[in-house]
Amino acid sequence: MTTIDRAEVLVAGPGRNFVTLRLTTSDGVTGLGDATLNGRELAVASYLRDHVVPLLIGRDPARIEDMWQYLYRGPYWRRGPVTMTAIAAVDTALWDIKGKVAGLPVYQLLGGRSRDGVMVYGHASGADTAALLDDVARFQELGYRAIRAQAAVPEVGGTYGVRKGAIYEPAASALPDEQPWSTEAYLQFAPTYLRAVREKLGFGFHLLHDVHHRLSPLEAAQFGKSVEDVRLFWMEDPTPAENQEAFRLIRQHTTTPIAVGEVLNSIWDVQHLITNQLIDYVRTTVVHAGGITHLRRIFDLAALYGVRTGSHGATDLSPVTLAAAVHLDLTVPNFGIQEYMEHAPETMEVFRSAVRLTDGMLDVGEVPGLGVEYDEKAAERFPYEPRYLPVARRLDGSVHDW
Ligand code: GCO
Ligand code: MG
Repeated sequence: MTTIDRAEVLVAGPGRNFVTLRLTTSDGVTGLGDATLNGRELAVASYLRDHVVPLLIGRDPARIEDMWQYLYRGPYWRRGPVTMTAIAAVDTALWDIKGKVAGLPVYQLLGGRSRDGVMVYGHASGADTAALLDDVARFQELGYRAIRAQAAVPEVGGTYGVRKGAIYEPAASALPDEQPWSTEAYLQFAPTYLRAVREKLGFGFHLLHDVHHRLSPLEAAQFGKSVEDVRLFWMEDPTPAENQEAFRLIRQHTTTPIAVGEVLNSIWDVQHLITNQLIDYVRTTVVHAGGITHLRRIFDLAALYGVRTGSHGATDLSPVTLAAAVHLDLTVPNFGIQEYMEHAPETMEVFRSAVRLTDGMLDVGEVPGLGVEYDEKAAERFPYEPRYLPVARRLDGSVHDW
């Protein structure tokens, strides 16, 4: 029988920190899984190295579902971002291996194509409304069919989602940067720039906006209602989702579509949101929600309730996750959209990926497996350095949701 012979946890910082699991079978076939949890990278690396790798050696790499159950039920302690990211890494690497052994791209193993390509949304941002409009126009020229718009709130001198250089990277400091926040200023300003985008650039593309968990349910309802004329594709993470029932209040007041899920890790975290049709798009992702096996289960549940997919795809998810997401996006009937941010050139030197963007659509081509190779030699040039996401504080000094 073919067995898993080697499991390596590779930690490197090409452009930003990534944790990657590489499995090698007794036949010499390798598989890659992303295990990156932004700002908590080494916790997952230790979970894998100390508690998962010893359990993998000698097991059958073909038994993907059994491995998922073994790693989920086996430790007794369930769910949470660290556990689910570690399970995701193993699961993704096993799908990669299965594809390579079969000589087929992973999307073929998942049932084959449901569509010709995967529509993505790009991230436009600006220090003010004029700069944002220029950036949205730039994304239109690049061929994007869907564009997310974020501008810095003037009174607080910045906010989530505004790019400073060529690449957006919020985890930029060795200890968390503490940034000011004013809900009042945001609620005043954000609708004005979203309206300006439509007034200047029209309705010929999908427009998205990320609230990034910053509003109360009632404030989110007010915001959603105030931008209905802008016809957003979605407003993302309008309020923190621990209390899933809170979304009912938003829903009752506005027809602006709601997307949630990038910080959620399991089907149970989204069960109430989906089965009560409190959201329109589920944004759970391969790396943080238990891999391809579990994400497909979430997407299937979502399909029963008319909820579409919109997987998280920020640059803190490695090119391995992006490739895995595109394979899944190509197959599921209820696909909605895929987030896409270009990775830094250093990242792409280490992760050589078959994923390509053409006319605002991603594809993976016909390479067996996931279509990503890890260049360990290149990775040596980019050691891990601690990096944290910022923390938000209200103008009175109290902690807010970043
Ligand atoms: C998004 C996200 C990200 C997160 C980041 C945190 O919609 O792309 O909100 O930008 O902030 O992934 O690590
Ligand atoms: Mg987001």
